[in-house]
Amino acid sequence: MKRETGIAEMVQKTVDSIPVLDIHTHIYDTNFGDLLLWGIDELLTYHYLIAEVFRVAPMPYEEFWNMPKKRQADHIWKHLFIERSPVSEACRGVVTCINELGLDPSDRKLSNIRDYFKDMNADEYIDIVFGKSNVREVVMTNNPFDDAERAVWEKKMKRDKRFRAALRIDDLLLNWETACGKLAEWGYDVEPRLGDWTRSEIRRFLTDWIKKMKPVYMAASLPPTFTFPDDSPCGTIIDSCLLPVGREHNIPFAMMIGVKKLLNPGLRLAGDSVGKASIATVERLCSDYPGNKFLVTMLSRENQHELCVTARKFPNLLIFGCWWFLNNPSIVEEMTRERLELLGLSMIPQHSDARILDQLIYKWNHSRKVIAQVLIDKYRDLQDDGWNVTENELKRDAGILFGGAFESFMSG
Ligand code: HDL
Ligand code: ZN
Repeated sequence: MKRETGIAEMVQKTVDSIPVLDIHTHIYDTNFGDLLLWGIDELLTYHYLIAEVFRVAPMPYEEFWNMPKKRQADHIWKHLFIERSPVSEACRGVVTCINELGLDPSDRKLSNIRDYFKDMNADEYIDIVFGKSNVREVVMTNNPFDDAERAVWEKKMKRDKRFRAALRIDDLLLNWETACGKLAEWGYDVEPRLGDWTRSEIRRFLTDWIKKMKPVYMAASLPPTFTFPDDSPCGTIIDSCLLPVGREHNIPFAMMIGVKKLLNPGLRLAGDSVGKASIATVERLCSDYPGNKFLVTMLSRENQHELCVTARKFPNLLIFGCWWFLNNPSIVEEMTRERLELLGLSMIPQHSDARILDQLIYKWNHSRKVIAQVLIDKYRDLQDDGWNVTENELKRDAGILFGGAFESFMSG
């Protein structure tokens, strides 16, 4: 069959043109003040780069943590960008941002890059970054157990419609002892023993925050050992509080499974690692709670294929993103291929997990390149059998992948 020429160009152009709904980030609108991180010094001290700089320039951990942010950034710039080429994905991302902002990476001068931000303000920079990364909306990570963040929610605020909320409840599920004390402090009549009344009060707590935040989902990051059913506080709260409230409000439970917290505590946020989890837990939840919707991403590469197959079995399961240690071109390509081959367009290929606003630029630039390449191959396969995808069909497909599948899942 004669292949339609120019499919590659048409796909890349279309994928680049679709504004994306980024379903998991750690960025905030300007109501949240300093919780929103942005600019070159934040970009350089992203915890991924901190883990990498300790490999080439070991020092006592506290000596690094006691350095001012700018000094930390200088240290990382020197060791990972000047004394070595920035070939890691996290380093490459910084170079992509510099370039996409119209700055000149070739002069290697951090001072010139800092000059760009000298008179910048957060509101203006949000518009710049959303424009350059072609992001239409992001979902934040909103934790009512974080004192600084809770204080913001307790004020009246005019929300920025581009920033949707997600109710993050790791503390409730994984640290019930402490969470119980906090809920009691906030006026919920709870006790450590999870009796019926305490469970109803936890449901009231969740409902209050759903009313306040209007979250698109409730989320938790869970260890590789996470199992369900389980008579731990985690399993009990999921079964008798989280899922009933999720059904009542048609709000999915987003499970992010496979994090080994603080494998190296000296690295703080950079110290978390990965472990293969049990897919049986995901199977059980999707099977036992057909009235609930589950968004799932798993951190171990070894869980990916079985997660795809599980998604084929349960329409109430939508898998998403190449999370954290998987967000590298080589693995994003592998995961996107197997997801398209097993699930077609009924999945969410990527989220940015951006912690620093600027990262939207590189995380989406890099991901769009890989996802486009995989789509080109798939459309070429179809072409070989006489199925020439039209530009409108391409736009429709890319729209599904970059937000549509999520929005249909939410509204269903
Ligand atoms: O728990 C999470 O949401 C993870 O994404 C962590 O925030 C992690 O530290 C991270 O930033 N990954 O990219
Ligand atoms: Zn995250």
